[in-house]
Formats: sequence, structure tokens, C-alpha cells
Amino acid sequence: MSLVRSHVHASPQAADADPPQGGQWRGWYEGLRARVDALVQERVDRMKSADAGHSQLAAAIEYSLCQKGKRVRPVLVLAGCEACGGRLDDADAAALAVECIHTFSLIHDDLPAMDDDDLRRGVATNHKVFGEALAILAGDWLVAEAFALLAESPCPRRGEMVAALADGTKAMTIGQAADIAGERRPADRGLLEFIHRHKTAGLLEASCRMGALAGGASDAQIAALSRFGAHLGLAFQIVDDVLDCTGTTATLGKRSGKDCAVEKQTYPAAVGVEESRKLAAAEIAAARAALAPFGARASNLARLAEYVLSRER
Ligand code: GRG
Repeated sequence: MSLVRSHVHASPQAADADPPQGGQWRGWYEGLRARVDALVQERVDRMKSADAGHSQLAAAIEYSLCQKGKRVRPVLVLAGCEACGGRLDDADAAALAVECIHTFSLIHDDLPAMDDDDLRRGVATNHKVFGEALAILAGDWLVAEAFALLAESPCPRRGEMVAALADGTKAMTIGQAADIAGERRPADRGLLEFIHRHKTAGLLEASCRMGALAGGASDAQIAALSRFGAHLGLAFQIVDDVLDCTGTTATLGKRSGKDCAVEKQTYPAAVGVEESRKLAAAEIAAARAALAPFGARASNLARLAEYVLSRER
């Protein structure tokens, strides 16, 4: 199934969203992000033209899925496929599926029963606009949609993609539960690493794994890209912790200082900001080392890892 018929150019929305620096690489990233934005829009349009379209539920789904996001997870799917010599058309469904799961997690994470946030991706959170019931249902729909997308994928290994995405999604729930349980408890490095590996790294690992599967990778390549995703994912969340302390609400598009306020388990709370940056850099070095078997074919992925380290939102 080809969800996007031809290459598309970056939309104004994509151009607004945290443009990573760096000439040619930036063009590569924005090209893939624009492809993801087009996939999202095509699927949302299809949803709206179906029976349940034009409802408030459809509006709630569209509201969060179409907001400015970095699209890091779907870009990882596409880039992983590319690094294995695959065709992007074979990775589109998995790319869109992981963005559906990610968006679901953001909507539910912002609910009063979880992090109780009013700002996400620079706009009011889903439940602030549509109410808690619709926000919960929008998340529920997005999970079902993610697995429906994989069922429609042309990739012969879509069964393994389903398993990878289910593992990543389950890891998120386990990590989120541990995160909530860890609030207002003394910083604990072991617990912290467990939370971050599950809550955030699991889905990034699943993204890379699905990209490899779409690209027809060997078992060794799948293992290498999964390792890359796991290290990248841990670094991603450490950087997120640091940004919560050092970034501004305007730049982040979400409230800064929130983790501190509820005494969450974070790396800066456990080891300080400078040591956190060093640990993130070490994870990125390990991520890049995992790409060695791919040689130059993974140069864009290696650069993406550097971007994760230097990102400002
Ligand atoms: C999702 C299965 C499932 C259950 C709900 C709410 C929840 C359990 C888990 C929360 C997971 C979560 C929100 C982790 C934080 C990960 C993170 C750093 C999110 C921000 O990702 P970015 O920076 O955001 O990629 P954009 O907006 O750019 O997409």
C-alpha cells in the first residue's frame, strides 16, 4: 500500500517545527518529515470522509495528530528502512502507525489523571479543547488505527511489525506506571533508567526495528538498528529531562519545570544537569557505534542521533 504517491515538499507547518540545522542533512530530515505530514493528512482526510467523520471525535483526533511535531519516530522508521536499502513506500504504514501511538501517548499523558498539562506542541492540550472523555476516546481510536495501518502494510514482515509496535506500546505503559509511582520519591538511578528505557526508549527502538523490517533487513541488521534505537531513546529522554530544567515554555511548546515541580524521577535530579548531558552524549556515542555495520548508508541516521543530543525542543 502506498499512502503517499509521490515526494512532497515541506509544508509551512513542518517548516515551523524545530528545524534541525545542517545543510544537506536538514533537507533530508525535512523531506522525510514532510512525507510524514502528508501521510498524516491523507489518513485524517480518509477518517473524516468515513461514516464517523465530521464528529467531535474526528476533530479531536485531527487536532492532536496534525499539530507541529518533530516526527522523530516516523522519521526513524523511514530512515531505518532507507539504511537497509528498502523502499520508503514499504515503511509508510509503520511510520504513520508509530506516530499514531506516540500522539495517543501524548494526549493521555496530558490528562489530569496523568501529568495534568494544559500545553502541548505549542497549543492547548487535547482535553482542554475537547474535554476529557473525547481526549480519552481520541487516544483509544489512535491505538486501533495504528494496528489497522500495520494490517494494511504491504510489507511481508508486517506480523513482526505488529509485535514490535505492541512491545514498544506496552513498554510505554509500564514506564508510565513506574514514572507515576516514582513521583515524590528520592532520586533513584536504577528506577530512573528503568522508567526511561520503558517510557520513551521502547517506542524509539520499535520505530527502528519496524524500519529495518520494512527494509528487508537481515537479523543482524535488525538487531543493530534496534540497539541504535534503544540507546537513542534513552538519550532522547535524558535530553528531555535536561530541557525541562533549562528550556523555556515558549521554545518547548509545553510547560517547562513541570518535572521538577512534581518531583519526578529525572536525570538532572539524580546526577545534575552537566552529568546528565555527559550521560546523554555517551548514549549517543553507543547509538552511533551500533550503526557501524551500515557504513555510509547510515550517515543520515548518525546525524539524526547528533540532532537528538543538541535539540532545543
Ligand atoms: C501510550 C500505551 C500508552 C499508554 C499511555 C501516557 C502514557 C501511557 C505514556 C506516556 C509516554 C510519554 C508521553 C513519554 C514521554 C516521551 C516524550 C519525550 C515525549 C515527547 O516526544 P517529542 O519530543 O514530541 O518527540 P513531539 O511533539 O515533537 O512529537
